[in-house]
Amino acid sequence: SEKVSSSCNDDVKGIGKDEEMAEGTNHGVASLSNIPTLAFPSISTADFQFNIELASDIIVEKVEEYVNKLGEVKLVLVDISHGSKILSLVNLKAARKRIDSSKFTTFVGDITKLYSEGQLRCNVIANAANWRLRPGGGGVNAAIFKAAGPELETATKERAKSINPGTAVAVPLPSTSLLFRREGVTHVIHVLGPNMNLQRPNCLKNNYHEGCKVLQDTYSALFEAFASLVK
Ligand code: AR6
Repeated sequence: SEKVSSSCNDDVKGIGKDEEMAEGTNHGVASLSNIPTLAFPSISTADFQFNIELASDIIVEKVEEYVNKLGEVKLVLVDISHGSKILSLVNLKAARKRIDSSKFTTFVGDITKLYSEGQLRCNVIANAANWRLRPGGGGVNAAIFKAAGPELETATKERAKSINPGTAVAVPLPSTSLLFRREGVTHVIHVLGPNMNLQRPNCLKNNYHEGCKVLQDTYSALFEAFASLVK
């Protein structure tokens, strides 16, 4: 299986410093953002039907584990759905654990339009991929491949042909990709989470003992991959 760490030496620090993007109306979070920032969706909790209560525990636990280890970076959990249950749960649990809100936040919006619509600059975004690392299939995977254009498909194929549950594959985006040009995204980290949906491959059939382990591994792999990009 491909561990991402070795697959990408590109340095994301400093990327996104192009002032043309920094100017304009944005304030607050956005204007602080030469800090490497990873935006990630809640893995497995929609199409893969993973329990939201359990997933929120794992997200908060993993963010807590990595947020200081990662150094000067920001992590943003993103969900497109308004009134997102997962975001509410994570916010509540992160506050209880007093996780530093200058390093970890949640955001409602489209992960492919964080800068253009949300004034939020994220140089790296995570994708809840399918095992073949192919476009389509709905959800955040379809949205990211569509927004990035054919460049992402080609660049992904150069890195890996498939992905195992609980692992990550980091892909540098060519600067010709719309996601790079419009949103300032330099890398997409594909991850494959545990699947609880009988209609999808490798269903864990409600085995949450295994499922939780795989989801924990997935977030570890994601944050490790991000760490190796910002190093
Ligand atoms: N921006 C931000 N968040 C989004 C977006 C978006 N554009 N679209 C969806 N979400 P899902 P999974 C949120 O189903 O459960 C795919 O078909 C969504 O509300 O994308 O890991 C793949 O090909 C939810 O909170 O991923 C796989 O086969 C989160 O993203 C399978 O689904 C994840 O939802 C993976 O299923």
